[in-house]
Amino acid sequence: MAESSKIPEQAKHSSDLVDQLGSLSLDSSKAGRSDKDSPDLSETLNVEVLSSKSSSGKDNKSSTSGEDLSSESISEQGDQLSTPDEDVKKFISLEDVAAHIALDSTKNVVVIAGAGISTASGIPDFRSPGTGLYDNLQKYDLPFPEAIFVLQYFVSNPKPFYTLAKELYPDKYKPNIAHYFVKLLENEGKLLHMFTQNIDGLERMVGIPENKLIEAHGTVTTATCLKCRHKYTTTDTFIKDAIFGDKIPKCSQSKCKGILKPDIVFFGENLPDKFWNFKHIMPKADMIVVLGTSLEVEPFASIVDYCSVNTPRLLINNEVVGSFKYGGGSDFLQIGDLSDGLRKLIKHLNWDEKLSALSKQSV
Ligand code: CNA
Repeated sequence: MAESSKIPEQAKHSSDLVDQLGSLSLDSSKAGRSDKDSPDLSETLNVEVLSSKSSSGKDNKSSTSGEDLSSESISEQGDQLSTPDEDVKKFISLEDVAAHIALDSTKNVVVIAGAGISTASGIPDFRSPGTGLYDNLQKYDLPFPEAIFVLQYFVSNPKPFYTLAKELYPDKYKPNIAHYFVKLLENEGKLLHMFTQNIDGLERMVGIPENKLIEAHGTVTTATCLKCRHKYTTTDTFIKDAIFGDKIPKCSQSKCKGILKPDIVFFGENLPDKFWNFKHIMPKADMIVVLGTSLEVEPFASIVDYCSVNTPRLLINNEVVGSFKYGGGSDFLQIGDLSDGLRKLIKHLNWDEKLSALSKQSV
């Protein structure tokens, strides 16, 4: 595992910084994926810190952290960093955002995405009320919804996960306008990196190159034997047959028969080393585009703040999330359906024809 998170020295707001210290510092002791909503994982969260918004930071000392993060140092850094430059970019419309993306000088766009980019492909997200996975897990008889993604639970009972895996099987879904938009950024030489929490592999399918794609929570496209660590592609016929035959896929190496676990990051597992490159990548961004995420899962959620106060950020989502709630001067929020928002943005960019060529190509 890569070195664990330290204070995000370029964070935008002092209150965000306090949030990040709470969540990232807890990550430095656990160094794993954690969910702010998860009841059984609540011990791993510094709830007091996460819910407290004092700009002084005096009452926000992290209690779960293994690091020495004093409230004084939080306050000092936060206050220094929360003052924006006078020339901070202010967007007044989506057209304005498009004009910024279109500039020749805009070459390092970082896209940060979540399950909301794949709902238009028919894959449910986690938290949308009614349609989200967490509202539809009753049939799996789980002790609590997140258990389906908890490693210890999977090892003792992989059946619920594989029932879900059958529904979410990789070759069932196709990319949509959100994936095409990121590919267009790449084609136009504007994509620095894409960080995605998604495990569905649609970013790969649309052709985001491996060196630009960071699948922070892994992927369902490959799997590893829990016993001998042999690697598999999930589309291997015997794995597919097992999943669709309601059986648990087992290792095919001689005498092994270990359970195969798709290479997704379960709660309690380490994130891929590549993820931690956000510390070098985010400060280089000349635009950050956040798409379809509740920003509820740490440490991923906090990377949106790991940039200069002057870096323009665009959020397209059904709801206002994370530090976008505090109204940063260089933020633009397009609240509503992602496909609608992106269609408008693509129109302002005059990329309609490129979009339709791309979508025809990938059919
Ligand atoms: P989430 O917590 O379910 O949040 C999704 C966000 O997207 C919410 O804010 C929704 O309001 C928003 N949203 C959903 N559909 C739309 C839409 N059409 N237009 C605009 N906004 C929309 O999901 P996150 O990604 O934030 O949470 C992280 C989890 C989800 C990761 O650990 C993933 O592994 C996990 N996940 C991934 C997939 C996938 O790979 N497709 C599916 C379900 C869950």
